[in-house]
Amino acid sequence: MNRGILGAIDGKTICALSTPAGMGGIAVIRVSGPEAILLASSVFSKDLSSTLSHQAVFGRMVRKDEVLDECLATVFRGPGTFTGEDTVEFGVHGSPFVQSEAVRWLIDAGCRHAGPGEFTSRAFLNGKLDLTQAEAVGDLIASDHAGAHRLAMKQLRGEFAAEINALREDLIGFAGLLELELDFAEEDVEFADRAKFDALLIDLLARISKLSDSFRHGNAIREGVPVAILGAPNRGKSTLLNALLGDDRAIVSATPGTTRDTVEDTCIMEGIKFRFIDTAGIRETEDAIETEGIRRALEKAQSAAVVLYLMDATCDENENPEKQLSLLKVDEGATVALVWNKTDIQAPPKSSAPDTITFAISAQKRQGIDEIKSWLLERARGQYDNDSIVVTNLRHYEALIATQSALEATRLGLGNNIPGDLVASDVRQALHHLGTITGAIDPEDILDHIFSNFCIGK
Ligand SMILES: Nc1nc2c(ncn2[C@@H]2O[C@H](COP(=O)(O)OP(=O)(O)OP(=O)(O)O)[C@@H](O)[C@H]2O)c(=O)[nH]1
Ligand SMILES: [Mg+2]
Repeated sequence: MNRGILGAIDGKTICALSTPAGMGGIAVIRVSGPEAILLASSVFSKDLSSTLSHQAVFGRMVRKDEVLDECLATVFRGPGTFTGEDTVEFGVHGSPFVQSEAVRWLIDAGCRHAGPGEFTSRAFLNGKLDLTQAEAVGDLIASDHAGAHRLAMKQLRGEFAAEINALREDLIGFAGLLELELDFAEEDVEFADRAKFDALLIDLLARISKLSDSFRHGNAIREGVPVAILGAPNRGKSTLLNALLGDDRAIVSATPGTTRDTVEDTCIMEGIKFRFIDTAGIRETEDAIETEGIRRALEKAQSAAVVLYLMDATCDENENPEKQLSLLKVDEGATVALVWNKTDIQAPPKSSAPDTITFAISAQKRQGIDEIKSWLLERARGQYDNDSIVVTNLRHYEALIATQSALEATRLGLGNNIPGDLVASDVRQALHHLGTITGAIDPEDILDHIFSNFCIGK
């Protein structure tokens, strides 16, 4: 059932199990809407109609001569509530039977069961949150490590929305002047100073590209910083993956070409999530499956933030780090580190690739692994732990890119002296795309998509 945004505007009082609980805990059942207090009172032993806001009343859930549970009912009076509506929250015992019966009783009393994300979509429709903040609620619920949690909290506080609104306001001023010119088209007047307008566009484009550039970091924080392990066969890549994860994740064997496909897993270190990716050993081969594995390995290297390139210290005369690294394609901003493995048997050569960060480890004996981890952490902190606004959401990123191209079209149009109405239309496009981020413009399909990704009760 997806009632989405349309359900949220039907004005009904809704209820749902908001926080489920196990046997020992307390579950929260949330009721929100114009009749929340009335309908909640109808299944409670005490009348809540004169209970003050944010006050909890101890009583029993009852109807006729049935008693379901002893519980707390907390009253929140709108508009000072999460949804902006009158809200009652019942704290009932965590028995699966009590939890589902309590919801059923409320529905029998006249509530409608809430759709996914409906409490949050009501908060948005009642102006309690903008869209980016509503999405941050979803991110907060989904956050599984400190980095993702910090970003969600930042977005929930509205810093990103404030920056988007500032961009919109700067643009709206000029859009208004351009529209005015259109009204006076016959008289051929220019209200919008072209030089000033161009300077503003340059400034806006710089601010927007800073935001869109941050998406890469934002995504890495949320999904895990991608660290790809590459190298020729048998260098110990899978052994290193297992050592980094502290788990027996990939198959290790003395046969070269053991890993055919990429193998990846995440782990959280000191609040930062990393995604380690083991790959097929790179070599010339006729084997079609292995060739595909190698293609995937190189592809992973291209999208990784860090590449750990493995060399075997025991066959150093056959290794040519500089040549191998020069063949590797990595993204701008990514870092490649050279890792000499099997140093338990033989020390690595003195100077291999002087300009490259180099580690000497024994993946098998778990030696040198902590040094790699500390370096990864330090690097990630340096890149991600600053106070600037970070875009974490693909929808926001796409809207920023669309805004960027509309603004570039505007600049081009101005430079080529194209008619004012065409310039105005590009500006309107840019405003539209910016507006979809915070919900200042709210095509229903975007809203439905966002809130349907929530679970019921939120
Ligand atoms: N002595 C020693 N042997 C190691 C070390 N790391 C890995 N090995 C051995 O090297 C062989 C290859 O290890 P893997 O981890 O499977 O190597 P790989 O790079 O994943 O190999 P492919 O998947 O075939 O590309 C195994 O026999 C490992 O036990 C190490 O630090 N020291
Ligand atoms: Mg392997």
